[in-house]
Amino acid sequence: MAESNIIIENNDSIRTITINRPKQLNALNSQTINELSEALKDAEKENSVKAIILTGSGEKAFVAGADIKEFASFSVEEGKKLSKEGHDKLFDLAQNLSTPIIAAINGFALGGGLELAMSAHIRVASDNAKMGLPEVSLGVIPGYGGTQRLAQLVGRGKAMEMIATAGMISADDAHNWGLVNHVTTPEGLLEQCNKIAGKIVKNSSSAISLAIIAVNANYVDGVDGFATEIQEFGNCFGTDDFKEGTTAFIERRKANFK
Ligand code: DAK
Repeated sequence: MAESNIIIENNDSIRTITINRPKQLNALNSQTINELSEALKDAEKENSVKAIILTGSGEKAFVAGADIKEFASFSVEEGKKLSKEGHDKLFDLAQNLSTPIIAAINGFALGGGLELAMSAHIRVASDNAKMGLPEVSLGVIPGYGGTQRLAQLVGRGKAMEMIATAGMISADDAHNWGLVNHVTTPEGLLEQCNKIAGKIVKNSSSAISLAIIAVNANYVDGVDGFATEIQEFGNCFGTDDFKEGTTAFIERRKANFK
């Protein structure tokens, strides 16, 4: 069996998943996509995991894109099929995962790598990170959700500029444009992500998972986000976490969510 391309580590209820192909700048080949997909599904199933940090190994790259050597020979039909499979298997899966994912962008996040970071719920970048969608320089367009998620995050004009120029932007520009939430030193990156995850895990996981459904509803064609919010808000009242959260407030103690 081929060696695994990801490393999984647990720290209390925070799981860190590291993409581990540093010699290829963590480029996403199909094996890595499959492993990430399984790892996310496993994490979601485990009640003890309340937040996920996703990062790349080495000092240079989060993920330098889809593995160019692998997709160089695809046909039109294969391109369509694999794009759809990739959306289902990893990128939509990540965006809709009920466990929140923080992308720790520790260097180049290009093409499929930036698309993966954009599928996460929260992004933090180190100040040496460079981000871009260089697909058109290879004769393709972003095929793992980049045309949609980049425009949602930074607006249509900036997204068009990044896609059409195939250029890279700095972590500071990404921060100013709203593409990443925070910028840190490379040494401080995982600490900052763990700090955010540490705040998340103290809250109700069931409420967070319903909030993810409600926020994401705004980006699904034909779905009324406000109606989804009303529905999911109502569902909160049937959860143990709601009972615990409100009881703890009344009893003037910290909530202890199971
Ligand atoms: N794929 C495969 N190998 C890669 C790679 C990639 N994306 N990026 C880097 N590498 C490999 C290099 O080939 C090199 O390997 P060796 O030659 O040493 O064996 C090693 O990583 C180190 O890279 P460099 O020597 O180039 O390192 P530098 O510091 O000089 O440059 C760089 C760093 C990030 C600027 C450069 O490596 C670079 O430009 N990389 C390619 C960036 C890129 O264009 N990425 C692809 C974007 S397009 C699809 C759906 C989506 C997509 C594709 C298909 N389907 C549904 C079918 C998405 C496409 C993309 O992501």
